[in-house]
Amino acid sequence: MAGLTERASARLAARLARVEPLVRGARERSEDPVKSARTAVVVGRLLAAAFLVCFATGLYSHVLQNPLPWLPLPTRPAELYRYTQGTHVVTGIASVPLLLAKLWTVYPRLFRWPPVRSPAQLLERISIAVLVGVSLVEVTIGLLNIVQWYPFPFSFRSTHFALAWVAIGSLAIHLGVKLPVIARVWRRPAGDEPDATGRFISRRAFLGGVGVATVSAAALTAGQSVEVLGPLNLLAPRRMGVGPQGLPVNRTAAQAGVADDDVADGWSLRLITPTGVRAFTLDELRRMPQSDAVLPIACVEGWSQSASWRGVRLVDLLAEVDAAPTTPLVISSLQRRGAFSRTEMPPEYAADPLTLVALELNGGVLHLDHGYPARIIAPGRPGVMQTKWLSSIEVRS
Ligand SMILES: Nc1nc2c(c(=O)[nH]1)N[C@H]1C(S)=C(S)[C@@H](COP(=O)(O)O)O[C@H]1N2
Ligand SMILES: [Mo]
Repeated sequence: MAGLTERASARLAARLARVEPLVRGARERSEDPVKSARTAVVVGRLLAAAFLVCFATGLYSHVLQNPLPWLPLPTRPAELYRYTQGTHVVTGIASVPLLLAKLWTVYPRLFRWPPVRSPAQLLERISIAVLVGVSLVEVTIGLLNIVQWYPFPFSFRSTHFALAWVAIGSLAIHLGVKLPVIARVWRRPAGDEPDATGRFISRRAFLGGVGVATVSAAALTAGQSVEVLGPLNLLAPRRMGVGPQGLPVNRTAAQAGVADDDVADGWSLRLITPTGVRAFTLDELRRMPQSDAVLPIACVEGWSQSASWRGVRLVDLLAEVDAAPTTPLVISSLQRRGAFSRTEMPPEYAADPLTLVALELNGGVLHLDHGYPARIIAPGRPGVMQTKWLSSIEVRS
């Protein structure tokens, strides 16, 4: 019996001896200045800034898509959403290298022994685990969305929205807990430390590398909405100026299940009001006064491009059926299935004279993939709400 325990403990000791160098190595690396509190704070500031901007622009995109009845939405500047959503995607992408760098600077602390010293520290470690886990999932599903790959079985938008709150909540806890460390680092100037050279590279080289990685990741995707960066666009799937009539297409008519028959000569746009239904044929729409508007398609997935649209002002069309833009409109597409087949339009968009039932794009008849015979184009709205292949517009009482 005694021999058995002895043998077992000898085996355990041999195992531990093998693990020990790893733990010691990790502990030594925590003395590496690249893994110091200062580096963690410097990278952390940039990461927190990216997260906060990403969160704010994400919230804005969310309210545009789920309007609150008491909150008026801005229709001008017409390009506003282009910039907020472009910023959302760029800050989200920039946070990937920052997040990895931040993990690199702090991971030796995972091996600290004992792992938990107090209940407060247990809570802190749980909040960090949640922050790290949720942030990684959040940026990953965001990236998959940008490259138009939807392998997950859950709704992207509601999951992305819910996780954003969890991430920001655990970030607030983390910042609160770390405030003393952050304050200490901020008060002491950077040069005030004995050795700024790490085991492998200096802190300056590390931060420089993180900076280059972050700026490159952002620059390599921003080209999907910023013209001068267009040639650098390697990561994002849509190319500026590439597509029918010089504009990218998010979902083609074939993908949306809109057939040629649906848009043949018999097509008409039905205006449904509490007092009746009036159908406008394409010829009738073309005979009405036409207006021009230069407005962007600004996709929630980050790509955007301005284009020249021509068609009937929505306010003029509503006036034809004696309706005023005072209540939300329900806009339906010929597309039968899917979340995009029907959208609601708050009155502020319907009232804006730039909002068109567009019949033409960049000087030609609307291409089928851009929504022929007619589509909605409104200022300041997410692309997903710019309904293509119109079938009816309903005015609710
Ligand atoms: N009916 C319908 N309208 C739609 C869509 C759709 O799938 N179905 N996609 C939307 C999305 S996500 C965007 S970004 C714009 C893209 O417009 P475009 O293809 O003309 O560039 O159309 C919007 N309108
Ligand atoms: Mo979109």
